[in-house]
Amino acid sequence: MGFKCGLVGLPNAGKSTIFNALTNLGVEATAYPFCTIDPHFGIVPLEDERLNLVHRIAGSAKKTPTVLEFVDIAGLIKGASHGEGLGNQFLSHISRVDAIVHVVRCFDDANVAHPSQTMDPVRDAQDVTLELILKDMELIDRRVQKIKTAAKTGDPLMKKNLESLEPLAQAVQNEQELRLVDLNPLQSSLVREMNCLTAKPVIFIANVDELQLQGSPMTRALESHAVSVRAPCIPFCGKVQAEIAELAQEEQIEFLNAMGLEETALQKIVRTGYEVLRLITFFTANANEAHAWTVPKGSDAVHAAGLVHTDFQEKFIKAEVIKTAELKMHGSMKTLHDLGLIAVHGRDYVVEDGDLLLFKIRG
Ligand SMILES: Nc1nc2c(ncn2[C@@H]2O[C@H](COP(=O)(O)OP(=O)(O)OP(=O)(O)O)[C@@H](O)[C@H]2O)c(=O)[nH]1
Ligand SMILES: [Mg+2]
Repeated sequence: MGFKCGLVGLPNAGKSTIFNALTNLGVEATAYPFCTIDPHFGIVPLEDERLNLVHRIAGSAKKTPTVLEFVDIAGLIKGASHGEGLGNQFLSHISRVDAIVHVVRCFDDANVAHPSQTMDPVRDAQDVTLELILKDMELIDRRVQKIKTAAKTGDPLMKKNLESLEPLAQAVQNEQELRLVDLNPLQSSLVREMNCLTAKPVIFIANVDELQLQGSPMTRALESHAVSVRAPCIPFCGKVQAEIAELAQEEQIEFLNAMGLEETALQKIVRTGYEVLRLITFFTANANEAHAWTVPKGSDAVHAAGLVHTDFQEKFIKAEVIKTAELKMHGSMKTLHDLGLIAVHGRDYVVEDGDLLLFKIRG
């Protein structure tokens, strides 16, 4: 499906531990800084009670949830944009993700070295963000130089591009992330082309100790920093969650109850990922399979159909649209039909989160 969230942060912040908790893949997570070098990839299915409902009512043989992909990336340190630590390697991995999950260490543990020796989550978050900003500065400068050379021919488009890049260069020089800058359409497309790192949506994870899940001064400081840079912040105990992920399902529930933890911590990260990426879920169902799909908000019915099968796009006639909330309320397709609650729409219909779409195609 390809919506990728990259785990980014200082060495020993707990990225691999959280990756294991999310994916249950058991990659190496030790107190040794730069433990991760090559990125790890893992898929997390999105639990969704609406899919269970569709599956049950359609009586489908199979159930396929929608997924997010997580990438565990090497730790980065101050100066990384100039080659410190693992240097530029991490940047190419970050440039390939759709959203950044910024893991910030809020746990105190003398056995786990901190690159700056002292605990200060806000400083850590700012240090990492600054490296991303410096990388963007380099990308924009490089593009400006290239355009300046091309502009010598007097091409008016080049002049326009140059003018559009000016405020972006200014923003990064002021150490501002590009996702916080209002971009016009030309600037948005330039930012996309350059694949600027700070234009990507960000979610903070405050990696806390099990005893501090209810809040600590460090977590609160990070939370207010996150508010000031308009990003969500989720407190998460990576170590405990990684241990839980290794247990059998029934043991997991017992363990969580005993710890007074919310069962939904992992799902909360995945769901927040959906929100920051502006993604929605729609469903399809037949006797074979009930399937959850992910599309960007604002997608139309024909685009959604193309996701299910490339042929569907071309042969699209119409889509019957059922709201899963109404399906839940009335409990059967027949009742919805009798009540006139099954709408018929054409290719331009804008898909809404929670729609069950039954495509009618030619041939
Ligand atoms: N006490 C405590 N230790 C933790 C927690 N989360 C992770 N750790 C420990 O911190 C160490 C580093 O964790 P990793 O997950 O490997 O950190 P990383 O961010 O992937 O580090 P690099 O790959 O080196 O960038 C490991 O020994 C973990 O067990 C936590 O919530 N509490
Ligand atoms: Mg790691």
